[in-house]
Amino acid sequence: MWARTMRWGDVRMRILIAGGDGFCGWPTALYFSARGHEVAIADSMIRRKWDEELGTQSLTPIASLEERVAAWKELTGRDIRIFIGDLTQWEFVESMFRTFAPEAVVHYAEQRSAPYSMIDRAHAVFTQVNNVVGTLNVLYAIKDIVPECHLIKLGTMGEYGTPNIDIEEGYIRIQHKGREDVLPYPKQPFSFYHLSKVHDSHNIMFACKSWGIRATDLNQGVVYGLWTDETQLDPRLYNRIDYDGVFGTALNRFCIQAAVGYDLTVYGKGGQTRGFLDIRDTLQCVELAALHPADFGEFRVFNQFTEQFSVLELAQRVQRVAQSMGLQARIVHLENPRVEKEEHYYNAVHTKLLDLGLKPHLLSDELIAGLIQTAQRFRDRVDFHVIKPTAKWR
Ligand code: USQ
Repeated sequence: MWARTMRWGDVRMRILIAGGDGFCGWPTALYFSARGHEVAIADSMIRRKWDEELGTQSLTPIASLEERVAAWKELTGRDIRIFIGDLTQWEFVESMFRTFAPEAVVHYAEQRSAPYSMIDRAHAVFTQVNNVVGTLNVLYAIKDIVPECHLIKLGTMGEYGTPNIDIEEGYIRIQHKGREDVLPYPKQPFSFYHLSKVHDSHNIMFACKSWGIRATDLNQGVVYGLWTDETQLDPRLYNRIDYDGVFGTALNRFCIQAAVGYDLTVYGKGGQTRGFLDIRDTLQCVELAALHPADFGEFRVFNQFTEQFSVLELAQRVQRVAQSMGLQARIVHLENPRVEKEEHYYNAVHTKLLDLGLKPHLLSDELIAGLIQTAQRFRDRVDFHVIKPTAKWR
């Protein structure tokens, strides 16, 4: 059984990275493998099919998962095991858990785009079935096959929405009619995708309480950046980065838009404020969660971001850096395709990961300039037709 706290060097884990071919999953798999852990990737390869469906591709060229893993082995001598399959299929999940018997599962294997979930009924249903059923199968696999396994589940800051009070880390102390309790923080998500994460959180909390298993929900903000120590070692290890109107996210999109001479697309007034973090901090946070597992029966929630910015503030920052590089980078305010507050209070607590030792990489002009340079290098791969937002909330 795990001690509550461990240091690197003390422990080698069998760790399953579900969604290990994706933007967060691939660098996470390499990060743990580089540190001597026994890593397996589970992936249905569906992220690459969504590119085909949407007629887009990663800005950076990415090798197949088999080529990626073979290159990693060639460069480092380290093996990463691959399980290709869909978490909504119980037979696949059961056989993988029996074969690999993970001690920790980092679960990224979900449809993670809010716009994709809002395209139409079919995409909303797909998102919720894929995400909720997949996670439910993982919960049963832990209960029935590896009850000591720690589930590290990627949730989202978007579960909370934008309430007019401070956002706490998962739970809030409430006094009501002379009585008091600590209750799950109210959820007011922004999309059917964000709702799927809320449904997951409820299922995981219930499973922890009922079965005594343990889980950490990492309510992650918007991730920016691309490069990590491991993914920049070799072109075959490059990570994906999205710029299209469905999967591209705010800051990365603005940098790529600036690089190719496309106006920076601020939706509405741009006062929408969110938590953001560098992808290198995603890896650090997941590592900290793995090294300091939740207690048995505990459903622990960490808010996983390092800084808050409004969308307009980010666009202006990218514009300033781009202009210093001789690029024009105009900002446009598009009619907002989403239903969301464009001016609001936002103050979210995020101390638990800092308390565990997170050393944030705060947003720097160098990082923005580096992303712009990367986008300039691969500008021939950018299709202007897929940049504008197409999915509408109304
Ligand atoms: N936005 C723009 N212009 C753009 C793209 C986005 O103004 O070109 C605005 C959106 O309207 C929104 C904000 O930027 O107000 C964030 O949008 P986003 O597309 O960068 O990110 P979001 O849809 O919130 O989703 C992303 C990830 C998701 C994760 C979430 C964390 O795709 O998986 O859960 O960030 S959070 O935002 O904290 O919920």
